Amino acid sequence: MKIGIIGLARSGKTTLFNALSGAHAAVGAFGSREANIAVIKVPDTRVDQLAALVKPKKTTYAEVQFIDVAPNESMGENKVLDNAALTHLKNTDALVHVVRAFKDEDVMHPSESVDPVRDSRMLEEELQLTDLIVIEKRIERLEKEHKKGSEHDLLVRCRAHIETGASLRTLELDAQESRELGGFCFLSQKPLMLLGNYGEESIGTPDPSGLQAYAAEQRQTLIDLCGEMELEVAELPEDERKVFRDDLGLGEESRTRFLQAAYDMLGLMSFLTAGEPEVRAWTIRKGTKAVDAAAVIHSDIQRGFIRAEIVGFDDFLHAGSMAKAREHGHMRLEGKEYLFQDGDIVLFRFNV
Ligand SMILES: Nc1nc2c(ncn2[C@@H]2O[C@H](COP(=O)(O)OP(=O)(O)O)[C@@H](O)[C@H]2O)c(=O)[nH]1
Ligand SMILES: [Mg+2]
Repeated sequence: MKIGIIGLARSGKTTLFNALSGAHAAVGAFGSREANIAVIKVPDTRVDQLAALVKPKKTTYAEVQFIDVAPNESMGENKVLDNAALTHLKNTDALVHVVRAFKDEDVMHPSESVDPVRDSRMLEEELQLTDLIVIEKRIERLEKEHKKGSEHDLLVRCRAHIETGASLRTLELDAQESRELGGFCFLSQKPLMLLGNYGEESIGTPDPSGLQAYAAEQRQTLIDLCGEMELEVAELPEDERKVFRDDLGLGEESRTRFLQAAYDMLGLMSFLTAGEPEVRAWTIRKGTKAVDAAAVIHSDIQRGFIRAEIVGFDDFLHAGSMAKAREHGHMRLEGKEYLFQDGDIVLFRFNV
């Protein structure tokens, strides 16, 4: 999974990127113009528990890649997306908009005043306009070539939708239409999470900026955190972090909260494999059939799929191994159409 971090200059993107990934990219006015990229492991206590039990040669967590895109301020004070950014963002699965909600005289805001709702709307519009340009070019091209087929009709619908001020993610599409639009990688179609970056003075107080109400009205996921404090805590030795979080009232680990929200928003879940060579978590969309989930591991497993042998997580912990779980009668044999439950432990049988 790839997540793009976007937002105005000095909203705290790189601060957050560092806090989430443990990286040390430069923050502030002299931050890099290059995008920062980091891969983080998704903390998963189930993987830890399985590894402790199975003692595999290798333990592999699910991974999320973060891309922190630097806005190009020469494009105008309130613009976020230039061509370099667009190239990076095209192939992301989701976007996180870091919205500045902290007040700090020493950190200049591109619009001079802090107004999270205004900034949220503005960025949403920029995403829409970016898509609109692509759509119009394509429509023009199709019309010139007298190709007024299904693609043309669909793009005309998209254009009309954006012209009402809406993002493509709220346009209802059937499976065929989704496939057809997929290749365009439209930005306003990507799931978007708002991340309110509040100052430490806001911890535990109600939000006067209206960002929560805005997010609710737009049906967008919002997480609020305090970027600077998160970064400070992330830099502490691991065993001191919890005490600090509790003292400061920061709540649960930001990375966990963040990933949980992202998984929920994207409708993702994990299944696990637990053999002696490797204990591993795999990420799929909820509602993925067993035969398609198999492809996440290897296309051969999908091609030669015979069945999935499934043990529930607690049953596995109890039994200690796949073989023992089978002896206890806790292994289920499932076919291609089976839908995984979060935390299922699976052994695929296949034949190629
Ligand atoms: N007071 C305060 N400053 C912050 C907070 N988060 C980030 N900053 C500061 O704002 C400046 C810009 O942050 P940075 O992460 O580089 O923003 P970016 O341009 O969006 O990547 C830096 O000087 C940060 O230290 C915060 O929660 N409170
Ligand atoms: Mg930055």
